[in-house]
Amino acid sequence: MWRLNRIDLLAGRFITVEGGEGAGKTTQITALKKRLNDLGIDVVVTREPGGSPGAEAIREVILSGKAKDLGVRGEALLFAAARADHVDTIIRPALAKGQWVISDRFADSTRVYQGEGGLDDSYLDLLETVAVDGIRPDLTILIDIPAKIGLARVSKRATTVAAGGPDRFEAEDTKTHERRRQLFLNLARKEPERFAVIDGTEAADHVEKDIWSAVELNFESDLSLDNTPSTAIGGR
Ligand code: T5A
Repeated sequence: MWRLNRIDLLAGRFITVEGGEGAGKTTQITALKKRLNDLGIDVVVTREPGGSPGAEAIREVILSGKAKDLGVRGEALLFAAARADHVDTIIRPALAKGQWVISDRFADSTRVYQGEGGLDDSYLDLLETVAVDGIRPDLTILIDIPAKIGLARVSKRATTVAAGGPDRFEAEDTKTHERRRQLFLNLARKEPERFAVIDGTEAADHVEKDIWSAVELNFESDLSLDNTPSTAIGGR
């Protein structure tokens, strides 16, 4: 059951990674997970839409374009339903166990994609409150790249949804994606304490180092040597 303004004392840390198509989110999440694992931190990697069996079923409906006729409000409700299940069954339980959760997209993607689609802030606020049920990211890494570069990267992939090709949103034009990029940057400007904006045009290993610097800065006390296992500090 969800409650407004619930305050949970959760032991884990919640990192979300946001950005446009082909920004490098998946690539960087793999690298970040490895760095955290090397410090002995138990990490759950997940994604949206999806991440739980119920939400993955909704993902298929949305990204195939089957729900497009519902309009932007209907699609947003589906994203919210998927998120609510994801939060309840995957994210909150992992955080409660002290695991760190890294999610490839979260509520900011709805703000940006469905916001760009025409939904106003009050509707988005309402949906977000219900869907996240008090779970907010400790850190949001925004990988920023011009839409043109991201789309060029993903266009190299297969060309059907079933084969992992362009989905409902990827297929939209560059101007739309560029507007989304600016909306992500606006969110980051509004909440600079939560966001780390990373230049995604650099080589992947450079981006990885920039992300790690942001993580170290934000979780300094969690990552201090006192909290790491002996194997992480040369076997001492
Ligand atoms: N959506 C989602 C909404 O509308 N509302 C919502 O609330 C939510 C949650 C999800 C779609 O749903 C929309 C947004 C999306 O359109 P998805 O399949 O999950 O779609 O796709 P994306 O999240 O957009 O992920 P992508 O797979 O498209 O891109 P990534 O994960 O950002 O990029 P990645 O790591 O897969 O890299 C793409 C390619 O670039 C290369 C990689 O090797 C890969 O080939 N690459 C680089 N190349 C050069 N330099 C670098 N630094 C590189 N980093 C990666």
